[in-house]
Amino acid sequence: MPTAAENQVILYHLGYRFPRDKAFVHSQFHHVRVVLLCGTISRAKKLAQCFGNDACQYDYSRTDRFMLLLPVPTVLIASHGIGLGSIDCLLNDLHHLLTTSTVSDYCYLRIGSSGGVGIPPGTVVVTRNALNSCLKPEMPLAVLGSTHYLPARLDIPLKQKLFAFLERQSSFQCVMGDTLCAETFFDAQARTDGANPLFSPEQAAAYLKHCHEAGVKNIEMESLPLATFATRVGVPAAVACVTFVDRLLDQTPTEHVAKLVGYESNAVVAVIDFVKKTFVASTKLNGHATP
Ligand code: R2B
Repeated sequence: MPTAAENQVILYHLGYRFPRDKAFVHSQFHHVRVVLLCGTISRAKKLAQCFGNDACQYDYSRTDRFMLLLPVPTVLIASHGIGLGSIDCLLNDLHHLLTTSTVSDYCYLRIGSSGGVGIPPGTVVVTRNALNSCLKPEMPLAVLGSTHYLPARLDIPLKQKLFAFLERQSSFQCVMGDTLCAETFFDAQARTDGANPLFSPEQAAAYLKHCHEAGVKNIEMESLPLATFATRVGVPAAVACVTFVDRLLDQTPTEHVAKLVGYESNAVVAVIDFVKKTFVASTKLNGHATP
């Protein structure tokens, strides 16, 4: 006979627990059709504000780990932090949250920042395949003492639809290509400006050239765990990232901050236009309450 404690599901990093919050969670998240994922809290707020100046009041965050905003009932926005450990934690908790809300027909859309490979800063890349450092669409994960290679698939219709929409935007160039998902910001992204780099600048340049020739358009840190998780739970996912630097030329962004902010804003506005057209326009919006 399970104890009361064993019957509980605790979403430690989101601050929700079941059965205590079940009715509330169901009433608030039941209409979600898209989960918009982004790295930072400020980007989560920018995305929400595209739905109206007061959209940030629909704040369902209960911890300072991740921000959760629900500017309209069909769109949940969540910040995921940096890298595998962080986004994996969020995705597992979100899965419980949405399963409890009996949401079945939804998708994930990550809007991120990245380093471009052979494309000018400001370009938006829609990910064709998320790749590991060996340029394979699978995520190595050490579990119980052995390494598993988890398949990572992004949803073909969703990424094509997103690309077709973003490609028509006039405020930036958009390309579809492969995304190298790196395990760390410095070494795994072939940067030699970290502490005691493991390789020479020439080796780094050769690796980036190899990536470029293989069709990699950008480098970031979350597309692979997202694609892997989405594949595991059978939820469609797509990724669009703005680029701030061309890694064939520089290690860090060199353009003026205002210009980089402009690149980000263009991408945010366009992705939200896509979301409004695809997931909001056809949905009747009622039952939305301030948390
Ligand atoms: C892009 O930018 C972050 C690192 O600065 C990381 O989350 C990523 O994927």
